[in-house]
Amino acid sequence: IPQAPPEFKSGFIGIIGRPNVGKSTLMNQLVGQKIAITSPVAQTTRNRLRGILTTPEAQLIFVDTPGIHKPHHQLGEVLVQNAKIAIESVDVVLFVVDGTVACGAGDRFIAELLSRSQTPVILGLNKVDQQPTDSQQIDDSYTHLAELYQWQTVKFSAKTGLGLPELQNLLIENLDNGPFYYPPDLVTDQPERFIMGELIREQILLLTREEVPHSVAIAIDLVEETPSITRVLATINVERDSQKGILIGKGGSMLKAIGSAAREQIQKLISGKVYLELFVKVQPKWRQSRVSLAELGYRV
Ligand code: GDP
Ligand code: K
Ligand code: MG
Repeated sequence: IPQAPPEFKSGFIGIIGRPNVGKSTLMNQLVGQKIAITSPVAQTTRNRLRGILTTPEAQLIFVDTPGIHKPHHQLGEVLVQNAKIAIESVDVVLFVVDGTVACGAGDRFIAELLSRSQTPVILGLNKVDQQPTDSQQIDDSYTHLAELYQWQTVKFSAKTGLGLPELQNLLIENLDNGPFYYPPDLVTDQPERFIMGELIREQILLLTREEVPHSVAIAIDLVEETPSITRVLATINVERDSQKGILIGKGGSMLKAIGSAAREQIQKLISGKVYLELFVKVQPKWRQSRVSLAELGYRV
């Protein structure tokens, strides 16, 4: 890692907010590459994932977090716990809210959590591209919250990129002088294999019924590079036989659809040809077991 120039700024920025407000979309836009998967399904993001943006004057390390919500099972508790740790271990929190709806109980729960921490907070109002024409009441509901806690506010669209340069400048202003934490050309701290698994999970989220997505965990069994093609073998772990049936589909049609869509995404990721083979395995109650969670690569 090279030595940073004088007056160079760097630091860790935690992206916190309710599920589906656009945290992962925002991180992908800021770093300029799809490293975090996104979908309309809550709990798309399970791990803490770092995205790295290096400019001539600063290095911003974004920590994407699963949305904060009330836990219903052990995986849920792990997710909330990870978000709390994220708040304490970053230099700045970017609290992302959904600008298409007014501030609600979920946002206030998070605001209260954030106000108890010493970490500076910036409130980011996302999805301004989709705000209703008269958004004054919505804006006011968040401005009120920001004034209460004396947080700076910024409006943007993670989808279209509107307002993101201003957001970037505001974040840099809030960082102290510091070193390169990562090589300047790196965009994420996660290995390629992990992102491959996520890209498979993303297609399952997009293509299957609601009962399946939250019960899958992907294991990448093999990545083999040859001069012409990269072979990837992966196992989709599910909890129940019925879920296995849904994932495979009639005559294997669902697994085929998941495989070909995921293969396209993985090809983009590695900029090369990919052969992808998927297996489905039933591993009952993996959610309940911390051991299994750790084995599958989740931080518990
Ligand atoms: P997360 O759960 O907070 O990480 O949210 P995601 O990044 O997965 O996004 C949830 C949904 O909101 C997806 O369908 C995104 O396409 C959508 N979304 C995210 N940002 C924007 C935005 O700026 N504008 C609009 N219209 N939709 C967005
Ligand atoms: K989501
Ligand atoms: Mg996410």
